[in-house]
Formats: sequence, C-alpha cells, structure tokens
Amino acid sequence: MKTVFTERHYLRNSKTELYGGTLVRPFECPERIEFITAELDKRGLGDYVEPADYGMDPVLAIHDAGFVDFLSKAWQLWADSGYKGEAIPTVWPSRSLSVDRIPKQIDGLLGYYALAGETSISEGSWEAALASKDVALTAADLVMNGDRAAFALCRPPGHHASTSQFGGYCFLNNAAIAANHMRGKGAAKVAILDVDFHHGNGTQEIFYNRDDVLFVSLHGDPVDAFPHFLGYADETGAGAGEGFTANFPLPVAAPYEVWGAALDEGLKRIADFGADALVVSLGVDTFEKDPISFFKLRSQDFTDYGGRIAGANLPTLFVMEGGYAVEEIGINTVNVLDGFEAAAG
Ligand code: OKP
Ligand code: ZN
Repeated sequence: MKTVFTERHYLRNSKTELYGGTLVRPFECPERIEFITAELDKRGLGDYVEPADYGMDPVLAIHDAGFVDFLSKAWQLWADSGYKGEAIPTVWPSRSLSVDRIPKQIDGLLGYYALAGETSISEGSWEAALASKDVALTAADLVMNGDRAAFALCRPPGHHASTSQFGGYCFLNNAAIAANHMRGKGAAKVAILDVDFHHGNGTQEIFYNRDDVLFVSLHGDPVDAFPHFLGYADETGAGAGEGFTANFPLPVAAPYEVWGAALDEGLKRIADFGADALVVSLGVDTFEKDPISFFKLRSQDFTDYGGRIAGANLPTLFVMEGGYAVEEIGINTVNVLDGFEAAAG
C-alpha cells in the first residue's frame, strides 16, 4: 500500500510538555515519523506519495470556525503578548465558571479552546496540523479511487481534537476529516476503528449524533487513563446516532488475549453496520513498552491484528495517531500494515 507523507510534520516541534509537574520534551516528537519511514524503507514498503492541498472546506465541515480561527493565530497572539515560553493553557471554563462567553485575551482563549494542558502551541504547529489533515485526505482519496488500503502518516495526530477543542497532542481531527470526506466521495457508511491506547474522544464527539459514521474504540479505561472524562461503555451515541458509538474500555495491564477479544467484538459491530469503508485510527501506544500507556501488546501482536482488520474486507485507510516507544514505533506500525497486506492477499 502507498504511504502519504510530508516533511512538513517537522514544523510541529514543540520543546515543552507539561508532564508530572515538570516541562519535558514532548513524547509526541518528530523522530516518531523518522523511525516509521526507516522501517517502511527497510522492508521495501516505502511507496511514498506527497499530500495535495485540500484547503479549508473539509476542515470546516468538521470543526467550529471560531476554533479554526483561534488555532490559526494562537501562536502569534501568544508571542505578541510578550510571553517567553510556549503557549500553555492555565485556566478553563470548568464546572464552576461560565462557558457562555469567549474571551479575547490569549490566556482566556487557550483555556476556552483547550481540553487538556499538556499540548504546548509553538511556532509552526498550525502549519504542521494543516499538512497532517492533507496527508489524511490524500490517502482517503487513494482508497476512494480504488486502492485496497492506504497509510496516512499523519503528524501531529488527531483523534483527541473535537469540534472545538485541541489537546492530547492533537489540533485537527485527521481521521474524522478523512472519514467525512469519504462520505462525500460516495461511501454511504464509514466505520472508524480507533485502536490507539487512548480513547478517541474527539472523534466520538464529532460523530456522536450521526448514524452514517460508526465509531468503535478500544482503549485504557478512562477511570485510569487519559482523556479521563470520556470513553465509557455506556456512551453509545445520541439522537439519530444512538447505537453508532461503541466503546471498549480495558483494564490496566490488559494482555493481547483481552485486547484481541475486544477487537473481534468491535469488528463484529463494523460488519453488522454494513460499512462501505473503514478508517483505522492507528496508535501503537498499546505496546508493552510504551512510556505513557498500560497495555501489554508485544510486537508480533501488531502483525496478528493487522490480519484481523484485513478480515473486515473493506477499503481501509490507516491514519497514524499515537505511539511513544520511539525505538519500536516503526516495527509495531509496519507490523500492522504487513499483517494487513499478508491477509488481504
Ligand atoms: C495522545 B494519543 C499520561 C499523561 C497523558 C496525554 C496523552 C495524549 C495521548 N500520564 N497525557 O492518543 O496517543
Ligand atoms: Zn494514544
């Protein structure tokens, strides 16, 4: 399968992440992509395509215009205010404050549009986010034009970005933007399978009321894991979307046997839905050595589940999300693609 990739991911190169009370170098770093392309090259799978420019329409079909406007100017507002570091939110319109007014000043805007505080905004972050959604859209069109599968090597990732909030290393929801684009290109029903360790809260929120996009997510139980406030099994959709969200929260130290059983249940939901196309939010932070996650998948398990995903027998778009065991991220990611291709024949 082809890989859509651009060096513009390097524009996202923040120096700080608020983690455990200190500012550390972000787990979501540019070398993640270097390790993945190195492994693609090593296995002779490096068939690269540059992204095309899809403009803002597919973004504004998913995200709030005020949010997009904020992201486009956040770094400039922060720099103009005279602050020395990177842009980090410090106050939120939480339970005891009002969510009804949008402030003008940058600290207020950051809190209004952020869902978490670890994701510093730095110079170039917006440009990288724009390139990342173009990577997803270009790969979506490869699939809609007849390729069995395509790999969107997105960075920054997207599944935590909601209609109007950024966080969890995500700015624009690449998978949601691509899935919606595939709907517009003739796929009547699109399923999204989110196998990243973390719950895809943004994707869930975006499609929560829709019956044309099924959202299935396997993730660390929010009672123990980020994003902490969404991803429970009793969240099943609302209105017309009732029954079109399926969450599989899994416990601390879940081994592949447990994870794989949930995957099979999720794939059953996708088969029953009758999807025309599949988008996989591919995070490999389910790996046993991931520094910020708690599942126990081994490298060979990624090959195995790539094969199980091929068994859905659907045109498939893989969209890169998380994975922070940088030394092994290439092996684990390419194992999924390899396992898929071996089983798809
Ligand atoms: C982004 B993606 C762990 C803190 C977690 C944010 C994690 C964002 C993950 N103690 N902080 O879903 O891989
Ligand atoms: Zn993750």
